[in-house]
Amino acid sequence: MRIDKEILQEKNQKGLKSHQEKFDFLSNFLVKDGCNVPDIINKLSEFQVAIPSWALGAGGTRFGRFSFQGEPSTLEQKMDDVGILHALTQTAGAISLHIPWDVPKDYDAIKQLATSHNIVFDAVNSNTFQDQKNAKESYRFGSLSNKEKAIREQAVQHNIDVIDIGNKLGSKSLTVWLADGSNFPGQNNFQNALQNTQDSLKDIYRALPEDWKLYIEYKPYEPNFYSTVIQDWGTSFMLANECGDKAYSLVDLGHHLPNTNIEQIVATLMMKGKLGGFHFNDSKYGDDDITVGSIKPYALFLIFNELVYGMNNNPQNPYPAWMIDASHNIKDPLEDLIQSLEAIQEAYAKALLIDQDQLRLAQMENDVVRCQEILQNAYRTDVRPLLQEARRKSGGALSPINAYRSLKVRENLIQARGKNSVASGL
Ligand code: LRH
Ligand code: MN
Ligand code: MN
Repeated sequence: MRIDKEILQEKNQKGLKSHQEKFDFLSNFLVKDGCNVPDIINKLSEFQVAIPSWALGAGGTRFGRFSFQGEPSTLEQKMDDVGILHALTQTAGAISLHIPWDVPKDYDAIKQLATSHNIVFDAVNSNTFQDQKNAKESYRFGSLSNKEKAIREQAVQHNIDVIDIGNKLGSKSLTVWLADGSNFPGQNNFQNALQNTQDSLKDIYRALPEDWKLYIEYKPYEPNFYSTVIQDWGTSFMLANECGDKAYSLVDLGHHLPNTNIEQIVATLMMKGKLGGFHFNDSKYGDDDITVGSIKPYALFLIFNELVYGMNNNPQNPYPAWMIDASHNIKDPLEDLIQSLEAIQEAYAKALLIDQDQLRLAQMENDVVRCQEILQNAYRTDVRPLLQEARRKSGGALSPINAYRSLKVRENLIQARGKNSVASGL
């Protein structure tokens, strides 16, 4: 199923008058406050977030998986789903593949399909946290960190194969997330595991094309419950530094212990020019991977404040690669992703409203109350008309969820794919 711009334009007609009124009302206020509204709209339109190929089916927990009807079962169908998301939101202009879950068969056809949906291939992700079919060696006791050279070599080679796949698609980055660690004290020698990981990452880094980046993701626990080799941003940062200029840290919002000050981590990494990629999701407890903005929208806003500051003030940091890394068991995955995209854009728009000069001034004067007022004034603004305007101007839907439902997208997908299709992935 494809959604063309004309149909959306027609759908938008109904809400257009009310949107225009709300938008005019808000922009009048913002302009009086000194905001450059057209610039904010442009920035929102330009902000594109990659959809991971594994988020398009219903995720599962280790206790069960409740399949969602009409799930995409091939890479082509997953790309069609991203095409639907992008048509509606104009924010999902990229797909991020996990290998070997989604290895393309016909590269030319896949590239053509991507172009027809106006989407590009973002970072490719390697997978050494599961044993692959017919693999000689097992990752049961780790991959890049493993005590056995043959296992490390197999894991390094897999990453090199993933780079080759990405290269054929036009990807420019590789994301490495390792499940390596230990479940019980004494199981591993921490120093050896870290040294092996460092050496293996350097081997991968050597195979990286000149114009590629390597993103090193960290996570404190799960699936290992005593120690994880790349447990935190400091370890990731250190490994990236050891590898070289093309290696960066990747922040996944769910990969922090409760109450960690993620915005401060973002600021530190950007100051050092080492924030390469970003995985959006939300959580109450751990790496819950639930809808962005569903639990801690204010924290997300504070993170975006640092991202905006960094993008404006840290030319040493590359433009980060944005991706949603969320997947769960209950909602229609496409509706869920639409909600996540909306939450990301909302936090970004609010951060763009912050009067940075005033904030600096209040900070210099140690006017703590004023500092808080400035942040919260932006946070409390209902920016949804700005998001709608950005979407409308790019040919998307004023309300993607309403359009999705009224166009009966899921019903169409079920009709085309059947009720029992199952997506590969988590
Ligand atoms: C690990 C992770 C990592 C994986 C994805 C499936 O928790 O965040 O990014 O590639 O989930
Ligand atoms: Mn992640
Ligand atoms: Mn995760």
